[in-house]
Amino acid sequence: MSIKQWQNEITKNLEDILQENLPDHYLKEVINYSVLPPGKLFRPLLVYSLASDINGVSKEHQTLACAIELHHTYTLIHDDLPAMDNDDLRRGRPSSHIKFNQWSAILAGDALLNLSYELLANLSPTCLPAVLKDFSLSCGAQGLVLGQCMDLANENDTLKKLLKIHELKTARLIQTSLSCSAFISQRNDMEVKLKEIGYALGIVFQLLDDLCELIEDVNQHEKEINPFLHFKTEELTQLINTNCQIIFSHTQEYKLINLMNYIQSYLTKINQKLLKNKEKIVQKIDIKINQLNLQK
Ligand code: GRG
Repeated sequence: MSIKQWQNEITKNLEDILQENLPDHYLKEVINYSVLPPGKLFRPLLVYSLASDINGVSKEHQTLACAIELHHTYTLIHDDLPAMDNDDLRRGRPSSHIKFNQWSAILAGDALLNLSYELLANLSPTCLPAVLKDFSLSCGAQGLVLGQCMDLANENDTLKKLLKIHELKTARLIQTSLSCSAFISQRNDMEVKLKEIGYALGIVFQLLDDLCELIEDVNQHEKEINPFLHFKTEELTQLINTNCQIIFSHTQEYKLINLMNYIQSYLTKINQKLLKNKEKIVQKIDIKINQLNLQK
């Protein structure tokens, strides 16, 4: 199956899950609006591409992919709220609290958080304990939630602290997408290497997102936290390149061809976007886009 076919399958599964598991109530409308149509499906596609490198995408991988996407959507809805990042737009449309109102958005996020675990409960007992432990650790007070808290408390005055926030806020969910996919495939032995790939990918994903943000008009909070506006660009370019090399070498070592191809297709798209908007970026920061090594 191609990435496009995987995307279609994940989208159809998300539609079915929302249709079957939500009450016929106004809340369903808020949740549907927030989840569909989905974004890039970056994390679910990591689940799929890794599974297809091991022994194929099973029904359980499909469940995991949807649980992760629903959890990701809850973090985006809450992040957009005025008390957090205060963003009126998400995926080019009004954010959930703008389209509806704040309490609706908060409750839709709460419902999605819980629904993600309800889905995971359907996994087989052979992998369920490992998945639940890994997923909850990655997303809770020692993971994503802590990262968000450190971010909102502006604990980002050094590059080291900022990288910690990126690790918790962005890399954790990416790491858990890979490790839980491997747990379902009964490949718990791959955990350490996959966590390393996930960490590197999370840092690259976030730094490239920060860099792409400079193409658009950013809000005050985004300006305060964008590392390219506060730290040396050579250092950040180096970080992107080093972490890309880790991704390339680890995926090669483990012959994770589909995973590498998917990551490469994402990096190529970002590279094209950066080159196309080079002028806008160099107006804001001193960077040589062609020194980014995003190709294997
Ligand atoms: C509310 C507990 C809580 C946490 C929120 C994930 C997060 C923490 C906030 C989202 C904002 C942000 C800058 C996250 C970093 C990762 C990132 C770039 C998310 C956007 O994810 P994409 O690009 O979005 O995968 P799509 O729309 O494609 O799903």
